[in-house]
Amino acid sequence: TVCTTASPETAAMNNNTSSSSPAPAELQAAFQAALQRELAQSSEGPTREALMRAAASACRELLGQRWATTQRADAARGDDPAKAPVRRVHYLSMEFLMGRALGNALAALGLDASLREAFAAEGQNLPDVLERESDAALGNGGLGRLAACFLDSFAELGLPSFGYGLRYQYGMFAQRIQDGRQVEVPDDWLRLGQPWELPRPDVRYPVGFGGRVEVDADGSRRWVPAERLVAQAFDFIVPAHHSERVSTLRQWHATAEAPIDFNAFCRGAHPQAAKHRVSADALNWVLYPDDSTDPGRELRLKQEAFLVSASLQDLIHRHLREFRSLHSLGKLNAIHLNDTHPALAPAELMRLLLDEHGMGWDEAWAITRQAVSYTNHTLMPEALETWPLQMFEALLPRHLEIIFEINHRFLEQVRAQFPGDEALLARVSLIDEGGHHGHGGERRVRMAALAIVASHRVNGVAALHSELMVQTIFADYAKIFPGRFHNVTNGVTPRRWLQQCNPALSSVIDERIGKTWRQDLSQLSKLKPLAGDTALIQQFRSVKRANKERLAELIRRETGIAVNPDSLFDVQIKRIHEYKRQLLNILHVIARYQAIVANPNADWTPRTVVIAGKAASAYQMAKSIIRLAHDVGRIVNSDARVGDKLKLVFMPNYGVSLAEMIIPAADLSEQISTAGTEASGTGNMKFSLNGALTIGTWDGANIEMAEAMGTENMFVFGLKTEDVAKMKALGYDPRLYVEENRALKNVIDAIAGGAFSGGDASRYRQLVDALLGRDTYMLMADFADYAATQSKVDALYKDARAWGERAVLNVAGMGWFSSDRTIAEYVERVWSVKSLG
Ligand code: HBZ
Repeated sequence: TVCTTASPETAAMNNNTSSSSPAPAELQAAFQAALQRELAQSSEGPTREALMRAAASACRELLGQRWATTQRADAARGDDPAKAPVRRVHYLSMEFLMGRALGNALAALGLDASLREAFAAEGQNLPDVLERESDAALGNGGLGRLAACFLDSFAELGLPSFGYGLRYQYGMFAQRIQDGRQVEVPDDWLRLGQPWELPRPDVRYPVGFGGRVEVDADGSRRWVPAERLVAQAFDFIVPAHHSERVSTLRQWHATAEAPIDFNAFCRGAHPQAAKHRVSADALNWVLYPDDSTDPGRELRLKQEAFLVSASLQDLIHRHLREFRSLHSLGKLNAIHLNDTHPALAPAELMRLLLDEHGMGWDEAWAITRQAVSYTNHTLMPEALETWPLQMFEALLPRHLEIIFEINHRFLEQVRAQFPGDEALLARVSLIDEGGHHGHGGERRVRMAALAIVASHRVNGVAALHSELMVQTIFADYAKIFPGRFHNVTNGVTPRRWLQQCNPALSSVIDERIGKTWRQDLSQLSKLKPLAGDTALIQQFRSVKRANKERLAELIRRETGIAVNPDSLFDVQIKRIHEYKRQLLNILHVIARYQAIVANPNADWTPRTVVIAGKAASAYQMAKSIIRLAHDVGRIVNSDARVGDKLKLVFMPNYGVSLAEMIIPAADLSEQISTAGTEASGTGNMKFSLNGALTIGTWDGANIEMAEAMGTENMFVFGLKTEDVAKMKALGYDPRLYVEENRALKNVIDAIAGGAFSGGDASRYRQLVDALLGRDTYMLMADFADYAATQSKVDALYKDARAWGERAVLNVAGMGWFSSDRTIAEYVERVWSVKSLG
């Protein structure tokens, strides 16, 4: 089977491993028909766009057939009473960062070759056509991309599943750079139509908001919403690569139940007549960037409630169709919460079972607890989602009642378990009573508390993160619910993140160990004994060199900067966040710049530092870091004394497709978060899988990667989590580190004195004050070791053979970090019947 750690359940699901691709003739016909439709709609002739859309629609047709077959097989999964029942997984996420789909679909369906021919007949080549597809960027960063990798693995493992999300009209904003500063531009990704989606006009559910709760004569409670919307399904189908199974991403689109108020319309009051329509459309409008502040967040709560309600109604509808009774719902369905964004799910499931299906509390609660599980993605206490009680009640009055009842029962249990501990009760309550500073003393609903109390499993995303989770933010809950908390370390799909983004390296690997690593990434360990093979090292090198040339060309096109493909490509690409410490990277660039200028004739290892990433629009410090990168780049890149010994490039508009270009070209991967802050990281895995070496802190999944490939094969530096905690407890003073380190002092002085801002000493005052004042993420404490470790990187890079050997060992060590392994573990520990105890 696909995964070595597969449970009997995954094995049972995955009995269809031989892929019989559709006959090329069948696809050719579908493609030609679609192309004719495209040409009928446009006078431009067979443009790349038209070819792309025609190919997508041909694939969509084939995928639609596979979807129907997959659904039939899944519906029959309960038919054999001798077998352990397979649970269907419902993966609820506000974000799915899918990127482009056509390249993946062609590879999965085994159709690259025949489409290549069809395009050639129209005078176009495959990569140029693929490039015309816009990224589906319905996510912020790692959390959203993880969900996309999981859908790929759901298909590959044959897991009965639905991914549920929202069909945002505008995804993650596009990033433009003007005068070195980030400017946000709406991402109108549906502009040219969406060739992938399959509208499901028959899949519609009502979703209510506002109103009041009425009590009937028999005491039963009924929610009478003030506003009713309709959720309408659009499916996006994700193919397996080694079977004919598919997985589904079902995205909800909101429409008004009554789109026109005819009375108002006839009075000529058009805004009034369109009110419901406008209100519904707001839900489809735009993905929230991750640090949005309070005003306007009511819409976010509505989006979350909408996702949850539509998805659970769909689940219940399907379950009743297949099994005719709700009693088995918890046993046969898993509902997974990707962070707390869909954490209303337990409240909504309770409401549906109690109010709409007449079930009693105890059974409804047992079912809910069986079904629900929750993944946490951050330890930052300030990032835990809470909602003002007032806003919550106005929008979701019945849900609030249910949450109060859940809380009441939960606190009774805690009281019995820990008598007399009032402080504990206040800490773990689902309601923050606001008896402290912070949100102006208002009462708030704690979504993480709801997610934990209503789940049978809670997991973190890397070993360290899961450990810290139960020691810090969730320590009280871990005491109350021992056994509920687990770890499932993240992984990435090797199909997109090696096979597709790096075909040349894939071929080199195929030659040595065969092709099955695509299904079973643990095969990569067979490269380990070959790491010293001169020819293999040489092949790795020439593949890397070609990828770097391609990236150098892109850098020139996008930024006008000429970089030397023989220089060491040092890359940090991820959301811009203080804890990820892009600033530490820039400080090191400045130090190196100053050292080169002071000593231009030393034996420098030429370096190209590449940074890319978006800053949330309201995150001033992150935006300031982007500006500094541009300011420093301008000075360094134009200094004749430096030449190609050092370049700093900021690539605009980071996203999935750009990552697919950059990662295969990286020599060095920067994973330098303050220890204890990066929950896992997944970019770290993609780099290593593509033969980059990592410079990293002992944080997140870096730790498990180092252990898998051998710590000596990673450049590990900096404080460990315990050191960070100890130093903070003792009273950390960043100035001491600056005073004792001449190089660091020169760097800070240069920034503060305006050396990169045309003499303007005010531009980076806040940034410098933050470093010298609190330095929350301990850049000053880690700087010296970081710089010293970068010198070790330089030295090793000079020895091409030694570097190449380590690159091979990095790839060889990544077998465990496939999202197929991750999903097999979720099945085993979180979603299986067995995990219900
Ligand atoms: O989730 C990331 C973690 O930072 C990263 O360490 C981990 O590897 C990854 C997958 O587990 N978290 C996010 O990407 N978080 C968000 O994007 C986010 C989105 C909306 C929010 C808050 C956070 O409201």
